[in-house]
Amino acid sequence: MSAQDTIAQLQQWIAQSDNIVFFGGAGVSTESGIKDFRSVDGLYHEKYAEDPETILSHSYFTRRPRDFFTFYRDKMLCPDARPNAAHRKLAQLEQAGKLKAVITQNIDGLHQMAGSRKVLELHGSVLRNYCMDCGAFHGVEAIAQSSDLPRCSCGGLIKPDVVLYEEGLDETTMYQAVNYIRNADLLIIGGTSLVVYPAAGLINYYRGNKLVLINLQSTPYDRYADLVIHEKIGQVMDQIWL
Ligand code: CNA
Repeated sequence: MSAQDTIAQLQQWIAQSDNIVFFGGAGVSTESGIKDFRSVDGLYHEKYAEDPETILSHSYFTRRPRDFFTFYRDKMLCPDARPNAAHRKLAQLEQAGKLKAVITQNIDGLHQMAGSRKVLELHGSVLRNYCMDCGAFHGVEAIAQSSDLPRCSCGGLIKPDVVLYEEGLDETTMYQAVNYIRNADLLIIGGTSLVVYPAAGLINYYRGNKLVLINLQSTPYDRYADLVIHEKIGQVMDQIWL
């Protein structure tokens, strides 16, 4: 199938469905200027002493919090990023009553900024932060404006509400994600390498026959998909009309 034919097929399935679920990852936000991990210009290919998933792990946070926050402030906070065509079209599909939920591995808050309401954040959000001692809530500025370790007024260390590697996912969020995927008529998966578990395993709960993968690079699940589009997801979604 040509690229145009695959987009026409996606268009037809979207037009026919009122039970769409979207499941995405870092590739959804690259067109907003946020680097992913595994693209050729992703964070894995920038040279750090350790790879991003080591730095963003629970044990590294505990052992070397200053180095963690230096990387985190530098690479995970993107205050100028704005939603792109993919975020906007997904929000419009929800408003039109066609899309039931966005399930995301992203921590950037761009789906909500685009207007999506039902967003399941499997890995948390950089926009929420909590004091590890008193539990007080802090906005992203508490981290962004700190130059050393971010501290609460009580003196406690502030930790981002982000699921670090080696930490478990929120059970309620996972449970809801499984239910949305299990009941979906059309499942669109985009901008994810589908190699980070347990999130990637969610795909196995889909029982329908319209599984669409939109990803620049191929993924381990391409052969199970009913439609594979190796294009930029923002450019693809921009061509979909409601
Ligand atoms: P990943 O492993 O970096 O994979 C991203 C995938 O997206 C790659 O296969 C790319 O080919 C593909 N891709 C990149 N740009 C586009 C595009 N414009 N259109 C279509 N496909 C594209 O990222 P995953 O999300 O799969 O890995 C999971 C990690 C990365 C999660 O834990 C995230 O929290 C984490 N992450 C999140 C952000 C963010 O919140 N924006 C940024 C960087 C990393």
